[in-house]
Amino acid sequence: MRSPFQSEPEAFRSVLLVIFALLAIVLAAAFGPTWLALVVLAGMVGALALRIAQRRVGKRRRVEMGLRSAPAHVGPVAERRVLIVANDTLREEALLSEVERLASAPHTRVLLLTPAVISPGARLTGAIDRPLDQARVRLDAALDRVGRDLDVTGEVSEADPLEAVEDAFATFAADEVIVTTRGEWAWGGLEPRLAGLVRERFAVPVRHLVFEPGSGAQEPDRDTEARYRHEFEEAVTRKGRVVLAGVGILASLLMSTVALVQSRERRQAGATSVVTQTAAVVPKVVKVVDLKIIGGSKVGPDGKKHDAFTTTEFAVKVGQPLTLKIDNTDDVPHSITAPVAGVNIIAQPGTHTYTLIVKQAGKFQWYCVLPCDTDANGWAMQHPGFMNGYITAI
Ligand SMILES: [Cu+2]
Repeated sequence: MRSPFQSEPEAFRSVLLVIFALLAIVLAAAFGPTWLALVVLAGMVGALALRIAQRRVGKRRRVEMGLRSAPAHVGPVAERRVLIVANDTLREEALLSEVERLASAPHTRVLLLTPAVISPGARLTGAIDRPLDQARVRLDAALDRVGRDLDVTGEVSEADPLEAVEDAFATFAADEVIVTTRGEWAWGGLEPRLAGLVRERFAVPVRHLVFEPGSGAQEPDRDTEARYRHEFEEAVTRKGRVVLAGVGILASLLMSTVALVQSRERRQAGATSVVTQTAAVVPKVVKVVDLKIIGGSKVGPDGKKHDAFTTTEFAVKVGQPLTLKIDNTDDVPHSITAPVAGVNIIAQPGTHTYTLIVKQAGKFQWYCVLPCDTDANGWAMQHPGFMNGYITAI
């Protein structure tokens, strides 16, 4: 697996970005409407896509331009300039002897470049004084040891080691670069793969000297250099996996927080709707139905005319009143009675208004309980569409 992060600072930046992005989404989801969280999410995804596209273009451009650029030789033709990159190796006697040997050659100038190894966390918090001081102390001790009579100068850089080399080229056009590291990367030291990176980036002869504590310099071969790079990438991949796992855990924590907040909001909304329903018991007119009761008006299957309501089907919402404006044209009262639904409306002769409320959902049959349709022995009272019908409550 290839690591999504090319370097440690990059991994660190990515983690920070992911945390901020998740935080923004969570805040939007928790305190804003759902669409805001979606907009923030869409923005994040867009920014990520843009960043990936930019990196692709950048990489292609770097390849097209060619990475290798070398400083031009300045000064007398016979002068030789050697840039030595060192940090934790400055304590090694073998390195200092090598510096002395190089600087003792005629017309040779040596620059000891010491990139302070600053962790991403320290860069972020601005706590870079300590690594800088450490680098300075090491460099000063090394310069004292080498002796001030030789042409050896020193420089501490707070930039990333590869950038530090590039910066140094601006004032010190090196004919050769010597990168010194340990065989294995240790905290506070330069990465063994640095020599390979410098070689790749600049068209200058680059030597890699590996110093193990107390022993002489070793020059790694091509295979060893490849191994350094491979080991570094593996380490970054491992770190990347740990970082991704951390981000995953964080993301799930944040998501469950969002879910919790939302379910609480839903519960509160639910409680509110119950209150509304209770309040709805107070009659509230939502609909009016106009109808008539006309004696001997509707022809039945027997071909005879029966007493009837002009409307016999009523649809209501549970708990919500339906106003019935009934014009009873007959000279006796009739009723809309549905005992199961708790409905019993007695429609007196003349036009009056009545309220129909059903407290439970269902389809209920109603009928007129006051003897009528006497010509047909009350047939209309048993047949829907006449003095009989249905109330549907939803
Ligand atoms: Cu009747």
